[in-house]
Amino acid sequence: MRPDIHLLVVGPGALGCLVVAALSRGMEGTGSRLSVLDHDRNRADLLNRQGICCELDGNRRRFPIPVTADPETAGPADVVILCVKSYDVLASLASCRPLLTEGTVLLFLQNGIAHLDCGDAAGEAAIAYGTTTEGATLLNPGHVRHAGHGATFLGFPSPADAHSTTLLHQTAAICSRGGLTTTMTDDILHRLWAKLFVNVGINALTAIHGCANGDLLTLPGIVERMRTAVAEAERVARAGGIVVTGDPYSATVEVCRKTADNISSMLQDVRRRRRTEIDAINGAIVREGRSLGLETPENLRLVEQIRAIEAGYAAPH
Ligand code: KPL
Repeated sequence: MRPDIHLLVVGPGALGCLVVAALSRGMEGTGSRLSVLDHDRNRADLLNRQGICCELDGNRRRFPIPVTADPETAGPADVVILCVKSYDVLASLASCRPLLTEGTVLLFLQNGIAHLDCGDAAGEAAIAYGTTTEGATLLNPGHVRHAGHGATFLGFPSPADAHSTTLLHQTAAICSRGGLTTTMTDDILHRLWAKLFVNVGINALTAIHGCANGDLLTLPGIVERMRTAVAEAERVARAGGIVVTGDPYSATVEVCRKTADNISSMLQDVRRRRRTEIDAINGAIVREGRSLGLETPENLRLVEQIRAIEAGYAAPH
């Protein structure tokens, strides 16, 4: 194992800042390096000056990490960790292209499954995926609150060479040391779908009702919609050859309980009048379902309701 790897986080949003905080804690005292690439030049300048700040249990810590908007300055990197929103993946890969050379691992950390089709844009890099149930709330640019502990899984969708495997193991170890429990898995696609079921059941409904995750279990009529949306997603997954273990609906209810006070990423987006990841979550179920000849009316309704909310952003308050 090399003690001095260079990790590059792309996209300092809520999850990106949480990952930066964990990696910087985890690599303290080692020769490894961390930097951040942000396509937004003004924000990159701001974060480069003020550092990235993470709050946990009321304690705030600032991490003075180099942040740049210039991929040439950011690289080369051993592991590029893509934390941008799912709809920004392709644009981000295009700008990172010079960094995606042979010997680099490109780790995707997005909600949903839309990014699984973006592999062709990854250049020579070895592709890995990750999924996390850590709660992260962005309070201000570069300032995140760790809003609840979860679990993170990393893995390759197909067997990888020894060099890439070592790099991903090192990344997982640094992350765990820094406080985000991270496990390598041979079955990352299964994990991505397991997380997708949870997002299908929680994200759009919290955004529509403007409520915290736990409130979905008490508001009248919501649990039925959640159960139907997750059941449709499960049918689509099975029809597409995904092995589904356990009961995705019970797992979703469990996440609602465990993250009861959390504001879902989609509700955070709606509150900031930002584009949501609906296309990568319920929209992906509708698309996958159609390609397999399955209708998914509850997911379609959720997509339409979120699109209507997004369309309303343009209107005056
Ligand atoms: O992943 C999440 C999200 O908000 O996107 C959950 C698990 C629903 C936690 O809020």
